[in-house]
Amino acid sequence: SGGGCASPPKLAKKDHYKVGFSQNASNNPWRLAETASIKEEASKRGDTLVYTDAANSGDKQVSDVQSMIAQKVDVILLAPITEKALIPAVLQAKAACIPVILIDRDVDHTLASPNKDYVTFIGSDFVQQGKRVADWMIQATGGKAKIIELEGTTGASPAILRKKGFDDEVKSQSGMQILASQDGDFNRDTGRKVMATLLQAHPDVTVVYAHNDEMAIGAIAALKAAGKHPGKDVIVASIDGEKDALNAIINGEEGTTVQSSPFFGPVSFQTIDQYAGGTKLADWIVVKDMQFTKDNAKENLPNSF
Ligand code: GYE
Repeated sequence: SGGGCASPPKLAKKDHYKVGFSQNASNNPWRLAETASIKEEASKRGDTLVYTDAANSGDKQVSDVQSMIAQKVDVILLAPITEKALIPAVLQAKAACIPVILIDRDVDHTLASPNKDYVTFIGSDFVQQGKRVADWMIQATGGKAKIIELEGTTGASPAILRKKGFDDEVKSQSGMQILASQDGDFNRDTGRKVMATLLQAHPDVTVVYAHNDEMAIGAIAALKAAGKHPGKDVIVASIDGEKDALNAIINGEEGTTVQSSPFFGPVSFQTIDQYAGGTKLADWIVVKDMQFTKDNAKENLPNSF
């Protein structure tokens, strides 16, 4: 226990809360959908939202949380850019007796713990997402593949765990080989550039696994620019369930995307209510995800982002 409050700090029940939401970036459809979901739920409830966008900077995100502490918000929803960068901010909020709920990305558990330094982590099972892509890939290729992997932002929990889930499953297949695995920063244009470079060293690639849809869309552009036919000579798969990826599935250029739901508004505010009501929360509140293929992409287009 620290300072003058419980560990994690308690949240007093109120009709309306002043909620901080620290977003790590807003340069892609997934982030925009998440922010819209949080804002919509806050306004539905008449809660005040203090919103910040760290623009992909860990340092800015730390100072964003510090400014929320200075503004004495009741509770902080934090989407930490990497597992380590936000540890000081989590501990400072705790010292200021403000509870933190992590959403969409986790922190390093050796440096901060749920039900102690922060309340809980709400988010997807990233290992399972990677494994689901690998299992689909094993089916689609008959277990024979030369793979290029485009990783999410180095040090971000979904990048670490989506790699683990996929790579561990692929290791069980003697006919599958990862030719190269490189950081594409969860970003479309970085994904395109990294793919273009890796293609020169590995023209024999048959599968691209991207840790998010944005990088997969970038990789499809790079493949086409190099005279390849995504969906025919190279199979592409990724994670998120964006509109652009569903359209790529519909037009045959992408094989599958495992959903990573960005709709955090309802679950985050329900969790705030439960916590204020004294419910003991699980260390991890697992978000359930769908998977999209040519069989269901079209019907899910209207709910995509
Ligand atoms: O998959 C990706 C975004 O943290 C789960 O971050 C999230 C991931 C999402 O940049 O597109």
